[in-house]
Amino acid sequence: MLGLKEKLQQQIPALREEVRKLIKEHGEAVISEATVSQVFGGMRGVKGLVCDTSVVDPDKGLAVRGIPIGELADRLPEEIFFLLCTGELPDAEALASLQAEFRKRAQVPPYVWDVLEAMPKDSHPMAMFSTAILVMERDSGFRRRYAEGMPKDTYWEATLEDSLQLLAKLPAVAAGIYRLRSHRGAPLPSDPRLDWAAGYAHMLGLSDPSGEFANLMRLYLTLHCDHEGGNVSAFTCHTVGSALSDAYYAVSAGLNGLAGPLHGLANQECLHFVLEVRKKFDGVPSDEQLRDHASNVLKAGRVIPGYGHAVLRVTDPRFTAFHKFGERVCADDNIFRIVDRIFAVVPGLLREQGKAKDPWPNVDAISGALLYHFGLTEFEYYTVLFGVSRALGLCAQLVLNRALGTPITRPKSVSTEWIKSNFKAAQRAA
Ligand code: CMX
Repeated sequence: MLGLKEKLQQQIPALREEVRKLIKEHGEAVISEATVSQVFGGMRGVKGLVCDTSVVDPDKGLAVRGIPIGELADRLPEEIFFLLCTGELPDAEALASLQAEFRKRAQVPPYVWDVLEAMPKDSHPMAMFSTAILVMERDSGFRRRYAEGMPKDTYWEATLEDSLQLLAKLPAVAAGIYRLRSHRGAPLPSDPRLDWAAGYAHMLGLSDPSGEFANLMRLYLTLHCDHEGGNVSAFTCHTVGSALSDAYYAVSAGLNGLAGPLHGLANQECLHFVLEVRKKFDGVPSDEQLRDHASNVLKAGRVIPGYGHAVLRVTDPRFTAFHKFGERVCADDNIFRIVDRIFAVVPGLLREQGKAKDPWPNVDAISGALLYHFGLTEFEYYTVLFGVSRALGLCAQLVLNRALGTPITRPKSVSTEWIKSNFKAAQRAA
């Protein structure tokens, strides 16, 4: 099988032709309209973007290039990156070639550590992660080649090269941030014999005699890879990339969105919630106690982190995949058992409250509990792990958009005054 770059080279002319034909034949066809509540409501449900890497079906959850994420749970994140970019899983040869490409580019420039060490000791790990990516922008081949007059139809190649450079370094950068931030010592060198996720697990430096922590990291980095195009991080990355800002700028910007408590930070918030429960009840509470506690949280105007979703309307299949892993590896762990009981109690409670459109758990409701089991207890760090994985999808989307020559994002906004006068005029006419 062809390697990643060669495969894309083979596919791109047909993709460009397909889009050109669609616009020519159906350019004026209406896909979506926007209501007043949608424009005031985060554009929820407005179809205004194309994303081919993955789709989130409200009733089924994430499918990467048409394959339900549950069926990809045993795959390596490198395979998923190949799949996100090309729509095909790599064979052994193409996988080995992509892993070699990552290995070649894995060395983190020393100035990254200088910058990270100079940051205040209480900087959030996500701020450190985003900063590390941004400082590496000085090495962007896209920016250099753009200044040299690179032809438009090769933008994707420079974006792919920046993406490979970035993805190759992210595990070491992220692991180094963990060690710096948790006072565990200097960053550990990478082990070139390991795959991307196991290498990350190794550089975090936690003890893993059973090898199950490396397995969890493989699963974690696979499950969080992408979630179509309109979520905060993907849309932000896409918008920044559409200005032809390079992958470093775009991914860093996307991750700043992931750092929000309603998006990627929810996994940190979620473990906080679980630990609060464990402390309050000195262990695993009864369902009745848990119901009262969660009910008080809702009455206080707080959200139950890890529950609800802007698109999903069923239990997130990524939650299910983690749950299966937890049942196999740590079914008796108190934290895992609390997560399990929350899953039994909270959806019913949210349904009774009647506000949340989706009462079911998303991936964040469980991911932290598994990390905690393996001694990764610094939950402020969890969103960085999410970010390492999500960078796979962000980069794949950037490469494809540069291949298709997607123009700069610029939807039209309207003022509240415009909406008021528009509908007053419509009312008068009626
Ligand atoms: N607990 C309590 N109330 C909730 C809730 C939850 N878990 N989920 C939704 N609601 C409330 C909303 O706050 C909103 O209340 P108001 O009308 O008072 O503002 C109401 O239900 C309707 O919200 P919605 O349309 O169902 O949800 P949105 O699409 O606006 O928001 C999300 C989706 C994920 C932000 C929301 O469900 C939430 O805050 N969940 C908890 C945080 C979380 O788990 N985030 C991670 C999501 C995954 C990710 O993107 O990374």
